Order: sequence, then C-alpha cells, then structure tokens
Amino acid sequence: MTDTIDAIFDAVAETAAEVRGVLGERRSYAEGHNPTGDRQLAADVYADELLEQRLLDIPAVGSYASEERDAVAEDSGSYHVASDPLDGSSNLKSNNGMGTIIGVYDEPLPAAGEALQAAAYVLYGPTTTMVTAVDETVTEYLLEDDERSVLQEDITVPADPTVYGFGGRAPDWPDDFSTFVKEIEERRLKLRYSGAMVGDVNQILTYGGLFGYPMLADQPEGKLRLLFEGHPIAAIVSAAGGASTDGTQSLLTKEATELHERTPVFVGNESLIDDLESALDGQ
Ligand code: AHM
Ligand code: MG
Repeated sequence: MTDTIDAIFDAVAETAAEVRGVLGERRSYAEGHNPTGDRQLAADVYADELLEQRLLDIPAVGSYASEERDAVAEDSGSYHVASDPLDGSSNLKSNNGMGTIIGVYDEPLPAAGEALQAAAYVLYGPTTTMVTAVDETVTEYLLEDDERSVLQEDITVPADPTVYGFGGRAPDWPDDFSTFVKEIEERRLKLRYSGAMVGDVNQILTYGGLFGYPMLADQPEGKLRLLFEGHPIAAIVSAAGGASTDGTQSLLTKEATELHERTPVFVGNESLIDDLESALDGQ
C-alpha cells in the first residue's frame, strides 16, 4: 500500500470517529438538497466538510468530490477522492446503520473504474468498522479509541450465498428483474435490506449473496451514483472474489462522464451476478 493511500484511510478513520460522535445531534434537515435532489441532513453536510478538509490536507490528494456537493474541490496532487460522506443517512431518523464510502482514483473526476486505486467504507453499526480494498486485498478494521486495528485480513465472499436485498419499489422493477428475484427467493436465500448500502454490502461480505439497487420504470439508471457508490463498492466486493454489474457489464469497466451520474448497482457472488446478467439479457 502506498503511504498516500494509507494516509487517506487514516484520515477517513479519524473523520469517522468524529462523525459517529455527532450523529445524535445532527438528525435535523439542513437548508439544501444535494446535486441529485436528496434532502440533506446536517450530518451529511458535516461529514462532507470534515472529509474535504482532512483529505485535501494530504499533500498527494489533488481533489475531493462528493455526493453532497456540485463541483470538485481542487488542490494539487495526483490522487482524486470521491465520497459518499454519509450513505443511508435517512436511517438516522430510525436509528439504523449507515456508512461512509470513498474511492481513490489516479485520474481527475469523473473517471473510469479502471482509474480506481483503492476503496473503503466505514460502517456505523453497533461497532464502527472500516473495510478497505487495495492491491486486490480486502481488510476489515475496528475503529475504536482513535485506533484502527485489524479485525480480519484477506476477506473473501463466502462461496455459499445466504442473503439478498434489492432497493426500489417492487412494482417499479422491470418484469425480467422481478422474475429473477422470485428465482432467488426459491433458492432459499433470505431477504436482508436495511436502507443503507454499506450495511447490506457488509452482510454480503459476511454471509455471501447479492445486493442491488436496480433500474426502475421511471428511473432506468436506478438511484445510486457510479463514482460515489458504484465504483468503490464494486471494487471492494470484486477484490473479495465477488463481482459487480449494472445489469450488462461490470461496474468497474464503466466510465463516468458526469460527476453525479447514476447507475443500477448489483454486487455479490460471481455466480449470482452471472445469473442476473443472463436473466436480464435481451433488455
Ligand atoms: P444516500 O446516499 O442518499 O443515503 O442514498 C443511498 C441509499 C443506499 O444506501 C441504499 O441502498 C438506498 O439509498 C436506499 O434507498 P431506498 O430508501 O429507496 O430503499
Ligand atoms: Mg449513498
């Protein structure tokens, strides 16, 4: 791992501790909406501003982009960080899990998945953990008392899948996707959907299975954003031996041409991703 990527992971871990500390008092809505139209919570804005400061303080970080801001914040340096500062923040109201996601690119944003050098997410669950992917190796850390200590090295997606979860309203799913979901259920996979992708993806790494936010009737690109959510999560699951797709191709082969571009997102066991692509073939 390069020193810069390690410094980025440290900055995210340090920020996570502070974000976690203020979640309880920042549950109210802020003034604005983010660039894809979601209402922002005070916690979204706080996490975004802290990450911007911490990451741009690292000399080799040349820019910071996030789901919560229109434009890229520029500095000088050869690494470019994309972030979803508080993923699943609507879970704050109901006191359920949430996360922070980052992707580290070696090209200015928007960029292709191939430019991704490392990715990580923090999960604010009963404990705060961070999962990183770099050099095709996935590691889980416990974030506690300002320390980042290894919980599990070389994480791989379990071979025998157990859980699945898909976003959006079932009546809005395309017919071929709905048919595929019925097949998944018949294979005795259990439904797990939390409203925070980071929590759901962490279950995929733990139990094996498939998570997705599909294309919808009125929104063919789905809900999730390629740079801030799709690429980083795909990189982590792929480094753990799983795979990703937008329905037809790996998310890591997709190039974002717009900063806030959306895409259908599916990640999980490679066999399930293959089955899904076959089921959607001909769309
Ligand atoms: P956010 O980044 O604005 O919180 O939106 C992303 C979240 C994902 O974490 C989650 O999978 C999805 O939106 C849930 O959406 P829905 O409430 O439509 O199920
Ligand atoms: Mg998100």
